[in-house]
Amino acid sequence: MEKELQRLKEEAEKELEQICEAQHLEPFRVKYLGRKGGLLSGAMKQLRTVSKEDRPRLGALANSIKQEIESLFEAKKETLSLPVASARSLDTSLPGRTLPEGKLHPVTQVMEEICSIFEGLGFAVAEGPDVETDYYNFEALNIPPHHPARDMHDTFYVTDSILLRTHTSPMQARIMENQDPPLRYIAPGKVYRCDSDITHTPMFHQVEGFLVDRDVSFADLKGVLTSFTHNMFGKELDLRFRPSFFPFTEPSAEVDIACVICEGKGCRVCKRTGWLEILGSGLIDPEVMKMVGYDPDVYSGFAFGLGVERIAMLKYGIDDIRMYYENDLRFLSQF
Ligand code: 2NL
Repeated sequence: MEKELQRLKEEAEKELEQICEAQHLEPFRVKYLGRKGGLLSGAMKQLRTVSKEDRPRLGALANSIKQEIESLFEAKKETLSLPVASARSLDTSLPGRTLPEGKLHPVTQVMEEICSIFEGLGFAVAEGPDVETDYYNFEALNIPPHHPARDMHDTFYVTDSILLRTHTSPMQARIMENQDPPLRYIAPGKVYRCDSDITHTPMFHQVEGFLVDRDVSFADLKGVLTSFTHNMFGKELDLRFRPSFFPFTEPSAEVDIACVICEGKGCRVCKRTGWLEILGSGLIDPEVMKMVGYDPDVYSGFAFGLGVERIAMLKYGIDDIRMYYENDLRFLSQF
């Protein structure tokens, strides 16, 4: 009997502890404390069956257990009736709060688009170090010390012979040194020049590409770049190859497209010329071929380089390059 009473007490305490909603209080009260059929009342009734000597002690025990459970029950009732703001105002049928979704930076988006167009044309992608040697950044590309072209590059030097790359061509020189033609590669990445104004930031992105094989001609260059441009700008815009000079290509050409805004009629964006310059290109100079160990009488190739920020500015009509790097979400979230 005594064990029975203790077990009942523990069971009631455990059950009461688990109750956390007011609606479960009454069934508990009926089950344990109910006058008719309650488990404690039942136990009291059973006292009649125990011996006269045990009855007072067990009766007192049963009473104290009943009182204890009653007071725990009252305390529970009190806590559950307190106004709990969060519990009452919680509407579980409301949709959850959506977290703001991050996006790729517009420059990254355009860089990925450029790469996938060239991958579609059979080019492989290669990435190299931002910190380069003077040799790969300049000498291997036919720009010896004191060459006037070095002035154009506004180089950040780390030491006399180590620098931040001013273009991504060092990677291409490394590839040509280590592999034999036929080769078709593009090298995307960050480049650095000590220059800052409305059209220049000290760090910007380039994608350069090259193709080397037997009998590569300027017609191959024109075909690849025309195909790229039409893919990139979505319409069959006219292209113009304008003679130019780069130390690593001969002959060289800058490529213009008919203005994406006015389609050649002349507007503010193209400064009334009807044309927009989008990239530099040319046939790889025989001196560069020799430097990487190719016989220029056997192999020829073309190469090109384009500024990603510039392409993105033309594509989206942005007129200040610095917008990309001010981290203003009103600007960035539009892409
Ligand atoms: C420009 C001009 C150019 C190249 C980049 C290149 C790379 C190798 C050999 C020869 Cl390994 N050329 N790259 C060629 C012509 C132009 O970029 O104005 N870029 C924004």
